[in-house]
Amino acid sequence: MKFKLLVIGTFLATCVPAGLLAAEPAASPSPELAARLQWWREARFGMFIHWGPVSLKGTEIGWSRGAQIPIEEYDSLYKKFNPTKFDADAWVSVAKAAGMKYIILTTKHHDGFCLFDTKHNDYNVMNTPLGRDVTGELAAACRKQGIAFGTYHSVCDWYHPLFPLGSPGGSTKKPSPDLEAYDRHLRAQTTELIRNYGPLLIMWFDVPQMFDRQRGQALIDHVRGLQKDIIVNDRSGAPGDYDTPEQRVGAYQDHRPWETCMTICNQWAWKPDDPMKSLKECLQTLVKCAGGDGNLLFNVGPTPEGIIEDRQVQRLKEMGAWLEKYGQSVYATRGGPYKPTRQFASTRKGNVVYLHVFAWDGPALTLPPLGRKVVSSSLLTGGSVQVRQGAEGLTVTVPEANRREIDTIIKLELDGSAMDIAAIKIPRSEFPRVSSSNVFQKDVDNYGPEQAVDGDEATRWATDAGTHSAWLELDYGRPRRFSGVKMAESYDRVRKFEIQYKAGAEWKTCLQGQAVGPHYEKRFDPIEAQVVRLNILEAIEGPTLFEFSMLAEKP
Ligand code: FHN
Repeated sequence: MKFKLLVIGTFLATCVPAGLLAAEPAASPSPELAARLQWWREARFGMFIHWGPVSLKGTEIGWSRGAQIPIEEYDSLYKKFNPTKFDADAWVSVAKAAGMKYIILTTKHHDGFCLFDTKHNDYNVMNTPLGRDVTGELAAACRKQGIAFGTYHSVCDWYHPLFPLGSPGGSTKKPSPDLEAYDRHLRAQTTELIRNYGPLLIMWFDVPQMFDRQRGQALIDHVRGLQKDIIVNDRSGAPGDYDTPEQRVGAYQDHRPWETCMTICNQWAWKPDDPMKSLKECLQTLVKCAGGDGNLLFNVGPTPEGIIEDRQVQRLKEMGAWLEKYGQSVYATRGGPYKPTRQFASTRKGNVVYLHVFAWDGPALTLPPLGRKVVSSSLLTGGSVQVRQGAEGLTVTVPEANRREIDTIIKLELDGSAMDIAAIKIPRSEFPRVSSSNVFQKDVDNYGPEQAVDGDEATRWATDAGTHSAWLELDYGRPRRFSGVKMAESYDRVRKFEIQYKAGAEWKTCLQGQAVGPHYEKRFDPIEAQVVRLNILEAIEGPTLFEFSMLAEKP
């Protein structure tokens, strides 16, 4: 990991191997902020909480105001908001049991409702039947239980009369806005959050409508003037301290921190019977984030009664149990040296590299040369492993019986530090060969069909504007048995599609569907074929996918 030398004073130089320092332009973090960033990056895993009176309706916070719910009705929900089962200690205990090290709470979302005792607007939790300072109680519980606390505070405010845009979604104009006055109001509230509930780990701004980079940077300067080690994300209008890929695993990036924010279900706020992610998807998401040198901020939406649903608590406890056993391969590691793919990720610490194998393409995992000698290897997840090292690289063999459904972790001890090995991209195997009916502006390198099968959820196959049907074809080189498909659509544009497979000269359909979305996964009756395709029959605009993969028949 050849980090450019970051001149941030002696602090980091004494705590982090030289290879990790990266040269950045003048805006280097202060030693206090660098220390906080270091702690936060080592923490790797946090809890995001989206909550408010909208939970009474089970619709999306902010966005359903003036959409599924008339504005007047939405804005009156607070009069009935009485989550008497709210217990901050219980929420924090759930986060700890999950192995989470920090909590970020929506103190104000785009709907303007404040979950804290603010003197700057009456539309807040103190004026609900609950009448308790939720933010104050949660901050205190975090301090008591040793969990770091931060606040999500929306920049846009579709309720506040001074903010120029209104619901639905910022698509309307307020009658007499005053952006300067609103900016002062926003700063006054961030002052309250830091002074009354701080010190905060993170100020998590969001949706900076009307805020350009200059205004966003001034807001960052304001909060950092109140707390010099507060971490600020990239959603004030200015870049801040780190990037925030959303609902997808960020691409490998080690020169600047990043944190994927993702929902454990589909909606940010609570929704009845909202499909919840499997333990496999939850844990592989966390490991892939760590493998990419990023954090995971995993979201729960408490119920109108004030509790986190039991099924979500159980899922989080399952994650915590896994981290109890294998957390050494996630916490306080850095990503790499091998960049993640769909089947694999790696993390590193000192002279140790952890290989995380999610799926095996054959009898062994072959990897490019490390540039260091492997002096010993073991299977963290139990059993035996054989690692052969030659000029061509590593060959890692784990018996079927020792391969784990979620993550098989191989621990390699090297003959020197793993931290200064330059990041290594694993060449994609030759198959499947992919082709498509259309590529955005014929830009194959950036938007070609390869981008949909490279395991990198930051790249995507894209088609030209005005494309309303398209296909993506995969040739696996030999007949394979499949019983499912997984897709991550970049923008919600597909309205009708088929999954087809070549049988002789004709195409046969094994699955039909309508919308795709960011987390599509469906099983179908097993098929055997060498060539398959996604046949998009109807799209409202040029279809584009981050990832497409066929799922092997379940053993
Ligand atoms: O509109 C919000 C959304 O409701 C949610 O809060 C996410 C969390 O990152 N941020 C915005 C969408 O990008």
